[in-house]
Amino acid sequence: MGLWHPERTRGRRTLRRTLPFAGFAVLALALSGCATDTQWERFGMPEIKSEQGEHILSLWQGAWIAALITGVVTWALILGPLFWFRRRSDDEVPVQTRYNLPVEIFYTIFPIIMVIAFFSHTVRVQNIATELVDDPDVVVDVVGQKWSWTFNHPYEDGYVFVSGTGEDIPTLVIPVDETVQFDLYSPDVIHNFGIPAFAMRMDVIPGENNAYQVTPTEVGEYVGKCYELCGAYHSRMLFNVEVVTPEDYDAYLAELAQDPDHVADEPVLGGAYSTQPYLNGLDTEGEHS
Ligand SMILES: [Cu+2]
Repeated sequence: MGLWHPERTRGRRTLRRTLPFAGFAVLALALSGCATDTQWERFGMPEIKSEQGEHILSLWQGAWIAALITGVVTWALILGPLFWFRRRSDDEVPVQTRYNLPVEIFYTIFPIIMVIAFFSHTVRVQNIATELVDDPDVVVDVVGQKWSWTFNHPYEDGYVFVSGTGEDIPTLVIPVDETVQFDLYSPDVIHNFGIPAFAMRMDVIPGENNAYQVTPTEVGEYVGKCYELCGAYHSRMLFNVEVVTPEDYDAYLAELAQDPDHVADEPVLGGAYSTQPYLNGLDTEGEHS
């Protein structure tokens, strides 16, 4: 006769034994997040090669670590009671708990703290990523046009530029360790100018002069593309990025200036299809020549 209730303390004791373990796992995870050598440590992000991008990578890693810790705590709170308060024999009624005030309070307060933490870090990093310093070392007028890119570099009294087509992928050349501002222009539809190695992209909106700055940290070859499904040949809106030494950058501009096809008084912004022969052939609007 008689059903017995197991001591509640047994569950608590197990909890007390498990918590330091969980704490240690969380700490190990958090510390491993500081490294950026492998794709696992970057949580799938590419290698980041700009000063601004490093902050974005840290935010990404921090958000993943916070989410994983939350996951571990939540799984423990779901699965732990299933185990600790299971029925242990046929004539036993497990502890009948209707509510647990500390856990209820924890479940209310902790998400609020998380939202505040995520929000404040996101705003902080967003401000870094979109900050425009007053006198950038280099300004490039970037044009996203159907279906490629034009890069205008100020040179002497005018501009030198390269312009790609859907078949001919253009190359953006910029100097290392200098603040480069991209002024973004679109003559047609909304594109999006992004370079994964800088962890940054931004919409290129007709009539809206968006801009962002990057400070590349390593000489190398990278890639970029349009991140906005802009139309029939969106997938062709690729470009190469070459980060070079400032001397090589000057040499590059001087070499471009030798070719009249790459020199203009004003930046080629693509708004004037009719007056810019370079961009005439690009307005293919579906049919590709
Ligand atoms: Cu596009």
